[in-house]
Amino acid sequence: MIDLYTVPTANGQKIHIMLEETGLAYRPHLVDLYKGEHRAPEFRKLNPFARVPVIVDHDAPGEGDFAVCETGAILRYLAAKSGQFLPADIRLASEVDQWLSFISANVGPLFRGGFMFSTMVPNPAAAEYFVAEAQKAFGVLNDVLATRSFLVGETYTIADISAYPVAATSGKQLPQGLTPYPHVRRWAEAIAARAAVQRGMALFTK
Ligand SMILES: N[C@@H](CCC(=O)N[C@@H](CS)C(=O)NCC(=O)O)C(=O)O
Repeated sequence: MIDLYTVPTANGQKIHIMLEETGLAYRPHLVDLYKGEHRAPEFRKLNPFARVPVIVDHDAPGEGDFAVCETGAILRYLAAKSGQFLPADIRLASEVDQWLSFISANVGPLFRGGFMFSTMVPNPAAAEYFVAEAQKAFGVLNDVLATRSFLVGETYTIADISAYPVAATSGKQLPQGLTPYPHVRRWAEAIAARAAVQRGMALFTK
């Protein structure tokens, strides 16, 4: 059994989708960020950086429970545990890793910066910078998806599972949404049609 600590943001949704896609048994727990539940000492034992999502695998190989934080690492762990959505080929697996880093270390923080400077600490010039950088990142996704069905060729992988909620949820914050990115839209529509994706995206939204 896996305990999932989460919120229904793009970061949380990556892991909701992966758990639904793999069929691994899990119990979801909503963390109230407004009440600061993620900063409680007990939660910091799972993720010292005090962020969600986090999973705790009670059936991990080796001794005792195993906590995993950071969405790229969680996707990698669940792919290894389930044997799904990660190619065995070393080059393709590296391409998957490159996308995981691109999404969680580059694209995610751009939306965080955009949100921060448009609402929490208003600074129009900074907000504009982050939006422009996010648009460049979506241009990169669009160019790649013009040449292939999924981010790493013709097979759906954890690279797509990482990127899809960023497009579907965070992408709405861009001035014209996904309209300027037709290949991202086509790819997102194909992923949105998957039943597991629909279940994952719906978690904690009602
Ligand atoms: N790099 C982290 C980002 C996680 C993240 O930013 N989570 C947000 C929710 S989407 C959070 O916990 N925010 C609470 C805070 O910053 O205090 C990952 O990929 O897991």
